[in-house]
Amino acid sequence: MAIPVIDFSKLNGQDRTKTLAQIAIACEEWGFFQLVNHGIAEEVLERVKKVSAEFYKVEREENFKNSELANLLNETGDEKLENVDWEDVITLTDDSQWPFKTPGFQETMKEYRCELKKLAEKVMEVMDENLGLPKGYIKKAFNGTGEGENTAFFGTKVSHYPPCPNPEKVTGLRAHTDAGGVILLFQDDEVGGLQILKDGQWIDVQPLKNTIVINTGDQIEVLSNGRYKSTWHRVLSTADGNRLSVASFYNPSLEATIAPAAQLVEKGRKEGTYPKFVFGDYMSVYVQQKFMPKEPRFQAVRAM
Ligand SMILES: O=C(O)CCC(=O)C(=O)O
Ligand SMILES: [Fe+2]
Repeated sequence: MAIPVIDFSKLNGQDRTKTLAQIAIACEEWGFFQLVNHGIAEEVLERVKKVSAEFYKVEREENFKNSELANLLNETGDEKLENVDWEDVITLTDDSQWPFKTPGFQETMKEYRCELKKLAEKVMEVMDENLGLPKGYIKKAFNGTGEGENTAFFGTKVSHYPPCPNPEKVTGLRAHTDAGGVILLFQDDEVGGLQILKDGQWIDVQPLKNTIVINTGDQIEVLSNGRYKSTWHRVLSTADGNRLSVASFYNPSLEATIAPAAQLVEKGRKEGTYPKFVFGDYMSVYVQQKFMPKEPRFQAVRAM
């Protein structure tokens, strides 16, 4: 079993209807799919891999090897380390401090983020169409008033999962569903480790060179009133290979009000309808409960 692989360029031709249907099924049944022919130039993707690898070597590796976590793994016996992730992370946003020691890193990542944001908005438009919502609905919902701070958040998390001397003892990233909207992941060509939970089984998200993996977060689940469920996923650590993953998150503004789209709620039906809340309130709950089931999070914001 493998997650769906979809040719995004076919949306523009005679296969449009078929491609829309493939994406609809992927959203409804998987919550994860891989895009080929997504329009991001290979040349840019190659550069992202190059500068990210250099960035890790130049600015991160030494620290990771000497980190508390690395020491902890060496010092403890056979017991599993429960509340940690074998992952090196930095997050790039429009406002954050970016690494500056690696030549070309800032320029390349800026260009990449700009392309990815456009792709995210195209993917959201496909979801609008498949859900029977007006074009631009999801983008508008995530952008709040669109003024000042009240615009959608676009963040890019550059992660490395370094070789782990004892992969049975620690996961790369513990199982979770993503809090936000649409996530676009550029993962390592060769080193695997990402898995999703499907029908009670963990299955690999197979590395496929220069594809972009799309998945939907908790806010798409709410907005679609449960049609598109966020999917549990995790990253296993591996003994050899340093896995790169660059995950970009298109999330609502913290001030945006998120609710199921009226078109997707049966009239007068309360039972089974998702809550309405301010995204910032959801995030306050999420940071405490990221690695736990999502239902109590929905209940907590419903009660606010
Ligand atoms: O590194 C990956 O492949 C997945 C990362 C992820 O799930 C996350 O950052 O939420
Ligand atoms: Fe995730």
